[in-house]
Amino acid sequence: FGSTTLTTTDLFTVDSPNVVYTDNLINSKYTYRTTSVTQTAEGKYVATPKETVYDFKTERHVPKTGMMLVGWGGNNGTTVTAGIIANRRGLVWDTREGSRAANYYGSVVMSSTMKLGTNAKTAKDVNIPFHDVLPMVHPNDLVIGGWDISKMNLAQAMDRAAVLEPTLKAQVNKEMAEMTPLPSIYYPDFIAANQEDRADNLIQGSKVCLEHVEQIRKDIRDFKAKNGLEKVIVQWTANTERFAELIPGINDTADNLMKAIESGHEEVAPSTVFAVASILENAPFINGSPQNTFVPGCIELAEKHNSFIGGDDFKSGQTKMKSALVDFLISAGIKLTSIASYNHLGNNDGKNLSSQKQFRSKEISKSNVVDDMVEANSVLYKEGEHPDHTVVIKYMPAVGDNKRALDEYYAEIFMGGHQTISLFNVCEDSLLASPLIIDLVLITEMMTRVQWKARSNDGVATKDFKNFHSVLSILSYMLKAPLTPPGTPVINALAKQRGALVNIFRACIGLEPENDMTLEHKLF
Ligand code: NAI
Ligand code: DG6
Repeated sequence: FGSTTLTTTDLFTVDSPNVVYTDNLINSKYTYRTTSVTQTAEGKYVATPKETVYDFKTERHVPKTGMMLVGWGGNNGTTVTAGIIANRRGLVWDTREGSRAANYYGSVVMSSTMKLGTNAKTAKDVNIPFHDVLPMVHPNDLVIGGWDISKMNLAQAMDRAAVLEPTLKAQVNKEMAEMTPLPSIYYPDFIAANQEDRADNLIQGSKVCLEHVEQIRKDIRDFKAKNGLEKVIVQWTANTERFAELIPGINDTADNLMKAIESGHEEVAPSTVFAVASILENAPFINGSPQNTFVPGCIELAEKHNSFIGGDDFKSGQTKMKSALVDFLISAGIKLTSIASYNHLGNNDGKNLSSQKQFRSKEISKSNVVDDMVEANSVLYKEGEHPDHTVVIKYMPAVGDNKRALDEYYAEIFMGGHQTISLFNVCEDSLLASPLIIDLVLITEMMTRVQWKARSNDGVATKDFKNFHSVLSILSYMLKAPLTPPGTPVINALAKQRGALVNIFRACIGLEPENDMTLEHKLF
């Protein structure tokens, strides 16, 4: 590259021969440094530094983007919609603790910062909002729509959710009342029987069929056309479904899955139908619930169509703490021996999860979240050894959306001693989940505009620019059971997940990964 330097955002410019801005693109040449390890016949390791040179190309045009939520009339759907409207209009409302103003707290993109570098004069860190690192969509500009099996308009559904203050609801009521979810597909066997009385807004037919896929595809196209959108991101924030059985010949390949849809096979879940329709429309699809929407055939379909998918299950409270705390304990050399996680909640999610099969989906996604951290420490854990880990969820209508999560972490410390940490986390579940819904949309949209090409000296050079893999594991920070490209490792440790997100964004603007060596303050 030459050394032309233009501004990316108003906030900062990267001044480097490896970064070139054009009107449409940010081009960066980036050297990815890793360490390759081999083992000798004697069992000793040999670590060899390795470099791969990549070109990254990022489109600067921020597209007009739509967010379509499946389960729009639920607690998350209504809360995130009201929250965006409140932010867009800069609303302020009274509460018994004084006035409150709209914000995006809890969103990594909107409310966290990233260290850009060190001030040349003062040597202090310069931090910038995450949202300003690359040219990202602003949530206030999202056009929102979606589907629900319940026909309540969003104002009524927001009341049913009982999450937001009446003084805030009164201000968004009119706008919300004009929003009504599109009819959806309902295959009763997939969600709890106790949800049946909600199902009054249905596309005809209670069994999977190609017509259902086609109707959803049409809904996406119509929404895009009606609102003059350049992109649409679809997100499942509907009820947790039971797991679908994995059956060879039915959902193992893309072709078999399409045939299973045509023949009306009972193991195709509504969430998979939405995923398939989105993939075929090239609209990225994110699964915010724990079920195995992305059966192997669905992942293959996304790969075939170069479409983006991400999942599974929003990581909002208990699990987010767990993926930070367990990382801390094990990295500190403390041997965690058991985790007892108990929850009770009284919202409709809790009601649905009071049914065994749906609870089982959640139990699986909440339980596999420490495996990578345990496996990484062979000093503390022998091969195959694991801390005990139990997850309990109970439905207690009285507490509504104010979920209680109690955790006990029990660990072995120096010389046979013990450490017990008890956590009691109380907060409105949907107010934690809503900012994640926004982050997932904004980051996913951003990733549709980044391409790469290897120009390596290590023999893996590629000819053309390509997208990232269809499975967006970069979204892992927001998700309990991160979906990764087939055959690649799952990272649950929260700090590593954030590191991947931040450093991939930095690579797109030709900056080195964030490191905390601060040699400038140590070597003088
Ligand atoms: P909710 O029960 O209030 O909302 C779900 C909505 O989905 C309901 O309005 C329901 O009518 C609708 N629905 C069910 N099946 C549908 C279908 N086939 N098509 C369209 N709509 C359908 O639940 P909430 O609290 O909004 O949570 C949504 C999902 O997100 C749940 O699966 C939950 O487990 C998951 N989740 C929630 C978190 C949170 O902190 N709130 C965190 C992690 C995951
Ligand atoms: C009970 O745990 C209900 C669930 O839907 C959770 O509230 C949700 O999955 C969030 O879980 P976590 O572990 O991220 O707080």
